[in-house]
Amino acid sequence: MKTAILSRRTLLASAAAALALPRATLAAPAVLRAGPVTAQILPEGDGATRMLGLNGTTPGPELRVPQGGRLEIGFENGIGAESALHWHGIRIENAMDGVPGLTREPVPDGGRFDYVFTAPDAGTFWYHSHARSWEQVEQGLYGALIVDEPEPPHVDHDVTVLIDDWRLDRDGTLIGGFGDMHDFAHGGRLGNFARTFLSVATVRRGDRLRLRLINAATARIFPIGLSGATGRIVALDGMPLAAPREIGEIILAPAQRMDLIVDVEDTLRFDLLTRGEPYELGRIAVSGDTPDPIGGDIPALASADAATPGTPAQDLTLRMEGGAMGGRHSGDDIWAFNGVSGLQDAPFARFARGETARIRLINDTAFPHGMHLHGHHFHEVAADGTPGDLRDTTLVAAGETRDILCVFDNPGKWLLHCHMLGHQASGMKTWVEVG
Ligand SMILES: [Cu+2]
Repeated sequence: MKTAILSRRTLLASAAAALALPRATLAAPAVLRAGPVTAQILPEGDGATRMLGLNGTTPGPELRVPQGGRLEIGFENGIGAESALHWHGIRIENAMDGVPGLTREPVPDGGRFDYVFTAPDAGTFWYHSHARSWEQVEQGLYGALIVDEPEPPHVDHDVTVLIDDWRLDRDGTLIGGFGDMHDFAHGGRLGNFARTFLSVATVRRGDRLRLRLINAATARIFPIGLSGATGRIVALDGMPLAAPREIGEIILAPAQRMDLIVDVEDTLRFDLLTRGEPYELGRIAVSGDTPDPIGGDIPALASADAATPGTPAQDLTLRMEGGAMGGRHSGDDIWAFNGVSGLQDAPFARFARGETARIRLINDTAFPHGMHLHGHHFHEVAADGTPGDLRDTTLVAAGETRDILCVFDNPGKWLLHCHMLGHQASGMKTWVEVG
């Protein structure tokens, strides 16, 4: 990873405290108004950044809805270009998935579209632009979407930890060239400054926290060091783990999420791990001790209502090709799947509704790719061939092969693409159709 280009500046605790994530519980119907914003991405005292945002901020407002609840979001587009919102990880009705050219026309500048859907799964999700996403997500069009369990786990604080990086000039100006072909052919647009947006600034020693990590970056994979707390991982990509898992490596590909439940021992610090010194992304200050710590074992979250995979009716292979230092392929762009770049008229595969299929993802390139399937979660197949973690985005390292097993039970046309958004823009996307 090219982390050396990151500047060494780190956030001070006082600055982190002032940079709380805008938190709004939106009662339906609500409006998300997209337009230009000025954001304090760099620490207070440094220059502000002109970006895009929703309802005046980037990240946009955190949306919260009870499990099974209905969202009615009036999306008003004022960014000066076509846009669309995608509700990442939600098993949504196809028409609300927000993919221009596949599910619906984009929302024109000055236009409005009402996204109406229910949220069937409890967990940590997010929303982001899916129109020229490599540019619009980079400019700030995204926010957290939290679906609450009917009986959430007992914690003192529920903390959203949005993580992103930006390519900024010293004065805070967002550097242009979002569609740079050199970036696209390599690891994507990596920023030179990174940080968290935290929804809680101060906690007490002994508090139990639920941490909802979301990687909103367009390209950067974040290996995260967490200090000042001990606990367990309880969910990946919004899907509860059957049993809480020890915190080993925390690695988040773009669009991936991780929920942890931890007990606070000291100032909580999130670091981007680099080959050199850790790069501080943010911290939660500690003030005093909790008089009555929750303590005890960390419980599993209520299990997801996920279909059990059957015997695969289809065995498919998706070979990732191209990019810098990659082999030749027959596609007409930088990247390709099975020799084809970008969306074609015919889908990569068709599935009968409810059919289980296995897809072998072969990374025949020199770069890692975070592969995202819309409208579904899939199992990462474990080394012993059994269905492993349920995810909506899986990170496949250069040269690696990963099998995924999916019950295709959500009818419609669904994108399957790399969530390094510059890779997606330059060939790494296809689609599947569920009947
Ligand atoms: Cu990629």
